[in-house]
Amino acid sequence: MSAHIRLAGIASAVCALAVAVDAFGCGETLRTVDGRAANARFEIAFAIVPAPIVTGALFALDIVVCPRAGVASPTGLAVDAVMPEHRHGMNYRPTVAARGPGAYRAEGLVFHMPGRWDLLFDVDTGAGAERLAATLRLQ
Ligand SMILES: [Cu+2]
Repeated sequence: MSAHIRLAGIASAVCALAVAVDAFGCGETLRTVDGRAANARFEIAFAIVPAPIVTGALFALDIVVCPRAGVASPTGLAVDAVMPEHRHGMNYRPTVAARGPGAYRAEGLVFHMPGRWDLLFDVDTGAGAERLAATLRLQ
């Protein structure tokens, strides 16, 4: 009987931890969170470096990819950006480097004109890529 009570205690402790992680959310390891993207299987948080984005200036993104419960960790990430209203992308091809489990840094991004930009995150699941998007508006 006492063993059963101990087990119940452990289970509720695990539960409390899960709630705490959920409350802080994806990206708590970032200095700041400037934007998020999410779908049914992944959540992404990112910081813009340096923020804010300046038209025509190089910037980078620090990115955290968080798989939802029961989803395997991503095996890689690709980043791109497009202006859907103008039907064009960037004039630069960013590079992405892994910075730890689920953490990435994308460098070499340039938004060359103001307007709506969609950041595209292609999460490599090992069985194909899943695209998540985040919309930014550059003044
Ligand atoms: Cu444009």
